[in-house]
Amino acid sequence: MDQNKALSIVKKQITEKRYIHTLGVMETAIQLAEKYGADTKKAETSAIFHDYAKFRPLNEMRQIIVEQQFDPRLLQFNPELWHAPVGAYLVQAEVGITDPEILDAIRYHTSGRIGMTLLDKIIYLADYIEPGRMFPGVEDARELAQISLDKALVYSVRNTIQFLLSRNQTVYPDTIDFYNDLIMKGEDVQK
Ligand code: DGI
Ligand code: FE
Ligand code: FE
Repeated sequence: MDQNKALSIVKKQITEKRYIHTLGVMETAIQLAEKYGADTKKAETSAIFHDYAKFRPLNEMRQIIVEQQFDPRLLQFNPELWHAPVGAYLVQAEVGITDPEILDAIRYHTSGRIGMTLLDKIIYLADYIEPGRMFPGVEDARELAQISLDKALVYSVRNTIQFLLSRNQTVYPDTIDFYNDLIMKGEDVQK
């Protein structure tokens, strides 16, 4: 989809602040796609729509999770996780995006999963390190992103899990799976 058309669609769904974040994710995702050999257009479209469902009412998201038979465990975990799978669904239903790679990148952009594709990884990392992000460790994650995609991902998901643990929060199983998968593949040390 044309970039301006896509941006104008998503702009109506989210706040100004979230729109600026979306532009940052888009720029970062395109750069990472160029650097790591992914499809830049798919990276652009996935990034533009990644937070499409961020401001949907919880009741609407809960209903979609139930009706579409998404992982029922989602309902027991932090509702912050919901906008990712619900976003993938709504972007298809409301915007007409059907590319499964783009929909997966949106679906897994918050939790991660086992077997993240190159596009999944790029959107996950771009969301984490876009220029508007400010949290402890983001500078290190940005530096690692210039050296190794997987090293940056291990660092980022570890930081996220540590953040959740430090707040006595639950960690959704796909996030643990994502972390374990990267470590078991040795991708943090070998590349
Ligand atoms: O939507 P964004 O704010 O741009 O970022 P996101 O989609 O990565 O959402 C991240 C939020 O989700 C972050 O504040 C942490 C929270 N969260 C809650 N439980 C989990 C979780 N993130 C992950 N990866 N795994 C969890 O189990
Ligand atoms: Fe998000
Ligand atoms: Fe985001």
